[in-house]
This record gives sequence, structure tokens and C-alpha cells, in this order.
Amino acid sequence: MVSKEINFRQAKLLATCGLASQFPAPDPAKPEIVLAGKSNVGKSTLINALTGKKKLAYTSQTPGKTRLINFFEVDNFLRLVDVPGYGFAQAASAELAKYSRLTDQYITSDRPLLHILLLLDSRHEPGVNDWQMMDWLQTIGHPWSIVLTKTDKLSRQKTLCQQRNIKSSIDNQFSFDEGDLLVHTVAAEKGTGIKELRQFLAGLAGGRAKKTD
Ligand SMILES: Nc1nc2c(ncn2[C@@H]2O[C@H](COP(=O)(O)OP(=O)(O)OP(=O)(O)O)[C@@H](O)[C@H]2O)c(=O)[nH]1
Ligand SMILES: [Mg+2]
Repeated sequence: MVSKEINFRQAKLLATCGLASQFPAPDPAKPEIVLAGKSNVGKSTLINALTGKKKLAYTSQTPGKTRLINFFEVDNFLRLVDVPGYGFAQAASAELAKYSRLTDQYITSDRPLLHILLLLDSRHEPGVNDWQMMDWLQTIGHPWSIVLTKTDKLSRQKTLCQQRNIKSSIDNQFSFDEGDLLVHTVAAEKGTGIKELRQFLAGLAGGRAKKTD
């Protein structure tokens, strides 16, 4: 059977939700890929890069801008889900609790959740919140992998070094076998690593990414 070719540029905003009751009806034919990670790590920028649309997902220099869950649909085949970033200090704690409750509700509700991408800044070691998130992902048992963002801020050699180090510290923490944890690298604003990530995501959904520019 020929696998479906997925055009990531054929993407649209499906829903913006502040309440679980606003989530679009789950569609088993459209598996969902979540982008999670601390505020400002580059989730919205990565969605823009994957879809080749500069302003599809809102991006900002002010941490905590994306406080709603945004669903994007790619080529009628899969969905990208931008969940609020954690760990920003400016929001009042009641607000913070609300955002994380929304993310909890999303991830633990009955959805065709194919994979979670946990984004980490390539320049830093994972923080306390990141480790808590990984603990949680391990507990709920959905497949997940790491995306190291903003690698344009590092030399190629330093990026490889960080990729190895972060992989081995996570492997050690959770006793993954070598090779079980994938650590992707991207520089979304330059487009580095984007084709590879599209191919990975398309493959998970049983398709292949259309080769665009
Ligand atoms: N140099 C560089 N900057 C980036 C990259 N990706 C994102 N940024 C910058 O990082 C900042 C935050 O990016 P966002 O995509 O808004 O981050 P976010 O994870 O969606 O943040 P929240 O919505 O607050 O959770 C913006 O100023 C982006 O321009 C990258 O690959 N390289
Ligand atoms: Mg965002």
C-alpha cells in the first residue's frame, strides 16, 4: 500500500480552547501530536516552521503568551496541539493552576493521542519543571520524544554534544534502553531539522511528508 503523502503546508487553525468543553471532537482518523514544554521554549515557532506559515501559531517574546490550547489540522490527516507553556513566573498562581489543569484535562482525556513532543532549550539542562513533565509522561504512558530547540544559538559541535548529554541524562533517569529515546534538534527560525521532524511525525501517522522547499 502506498502511504499517504502529507503536505504540512496545508494547515489551518481548527480551534482555540480555554475550556475542555471547547476541545474539538476527537477524530480517530486524525491522530494528535502534542507540543509541550516550558514557556518561551519555542512551541508556537516550531508549529509555524512545520507548517511553513509564519503566523499560524502565535509567537512572542513575552513568556506565557499561549495560554489556550490551540488545535491545528494538517492536510486533513493529523493534528498538532499547542498546549500552554509551564513555568512562567508572571502569571498569578490561580491562573497557572487553571492552565495546567487544562493541559492535564487534555492529555488525560480520551483522545487519539499519537505522540508528545517535549521541547527543551538546547542551551540548558532540563529544569525541575521539565523533569516533572517527563515523570508525568512516563506515568501516563504515552509515547514521547524530545525536541531540542534554538540550536542556531549553538555551534554544530556544541549542539551534538548537548544532544548526547541530554539524551544520556534522560536515559539514566528513566532507565531507557539506548536508542529508545529520540532527541530531535531544530532551529525553527532557520528551518534546520524541520524536514526531518516532519518526516518523523508523518511516519508516526502512517504517512510520509510531502517534499516541499
Ligand atoms: N534563535 C531562535 N529563537 C527562537 C527559536 N524558536 C523560537 N525562538 C524565539 O523564542 C521566543 C519564544 O518562542 P515561542 O514560539 O513564542 O515560544 P512558546 O514555547 O510558544 O512560548 P509560550 O507560548 O509562552 O509557551 C520568541 O521570541 C521566538 O522568536 C529558534 O529556533 N531560534
Ligand atoms: Mg506559544
